[in-house]
Amino acid sequence: MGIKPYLITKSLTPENQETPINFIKGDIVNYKLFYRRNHFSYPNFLTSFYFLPIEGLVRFPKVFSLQEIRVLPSKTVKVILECAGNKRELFNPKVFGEQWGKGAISQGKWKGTPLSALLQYTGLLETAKEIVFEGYDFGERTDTNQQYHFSRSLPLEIALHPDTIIAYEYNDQPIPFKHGYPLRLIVPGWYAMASVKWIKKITVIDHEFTGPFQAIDYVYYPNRDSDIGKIPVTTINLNSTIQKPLNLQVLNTGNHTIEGIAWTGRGKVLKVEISLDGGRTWEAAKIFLSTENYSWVRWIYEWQVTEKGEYMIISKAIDSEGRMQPNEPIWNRKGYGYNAIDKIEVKVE
Ligand SMILES: Nc1nc2c(c(=O)[nH]1)N[C@H]1C(S)=C(S)[C@@H](COP(=O)(O)O)O[C@H]1N2
Ligand SMILES: [Mo]
Repeated sequence: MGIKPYLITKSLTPENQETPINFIKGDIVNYKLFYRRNHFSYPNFLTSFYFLPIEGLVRFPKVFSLQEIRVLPSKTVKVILECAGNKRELFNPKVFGEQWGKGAISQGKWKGTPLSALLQYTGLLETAKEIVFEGYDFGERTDTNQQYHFSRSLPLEIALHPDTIIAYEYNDQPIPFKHGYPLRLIVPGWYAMASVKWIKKITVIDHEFTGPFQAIDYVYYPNRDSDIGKIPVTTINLNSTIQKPLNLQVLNTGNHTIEGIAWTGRGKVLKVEISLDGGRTWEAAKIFLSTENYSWVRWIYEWQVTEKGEYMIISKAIDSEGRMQPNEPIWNRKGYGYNAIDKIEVKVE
């Protein structure tokens, strides 16, 4: 089993562990600190005989070898992977599901070939509507008592986007097995359930895919007792997390640097504001804007504290469209997409 001194364990079979978010410095998360989220046990398959079939509504169904994929034009994108259940433990009333804290998020460099480059070889039939990605992992669901592979689909426009890649490297190394070796779909800007690990097969279909990881899970259900108003979970919400100081840390009076990250799956984060008086007044944090499209931004705020006492520190991100993080989370039955303003408490003595 080995010792895993870094990750915070939520469950071991399947393995779900989160990143201690305050351990992350910089923009590239080492795979040792990368959170792990699995619906089933790790799959068993022979990676030395690995081939990737693309079938369904294509002109020329084709089976790609890894070598064929590696010589196609490649692309490297720095991407955030955030579990849609990140921060679920903060919902009130509580919801079922893994009680993730703030660490079901990671970022790194993914290298691969755009899916659109592979589809140039197979072509698409005119009736093509969605593309389904099936993972090698499978197991039984307790709600339907049936076996499924982990499978998800993308609408054509997202699947064909030049930054949607079939990745084979993470941070300049082959993808670690637990994160999807040998091939993993990467969908920048979407919550990470879309980024299917251990791709077994790609199938083009002419209808809406209704697998349980798409039609039952990863759906926002606004009501506790009915499915009315349900919407599928897609892009990452505008969000921020305070990494320093730690929640419930005891500090001295004097100068302290408050630091953290802010991110979104749509548009760009433009500003982060900090409140030290429970949200009555806000001041701009210094933000290190980036030219990259899919990565988080870092921010800091220099805090001079002269009075002893207990303080709440709140961070709020604002994006290029003027959207801001809400004061209260948008509650939903399965606890996805938590993005309320981030709060910690510290004691100064
Ligand atoms: N094949 C497969 N892909 C998967 C999953 C899975 O269970 N099986 N989990 C998804 C979810 S919900 C998340 S949050 C991310 C987690 O990726 P990681 O374990 O590399 O952090 O993978 C996604 N892709
Ligand atoms: Mo997830």
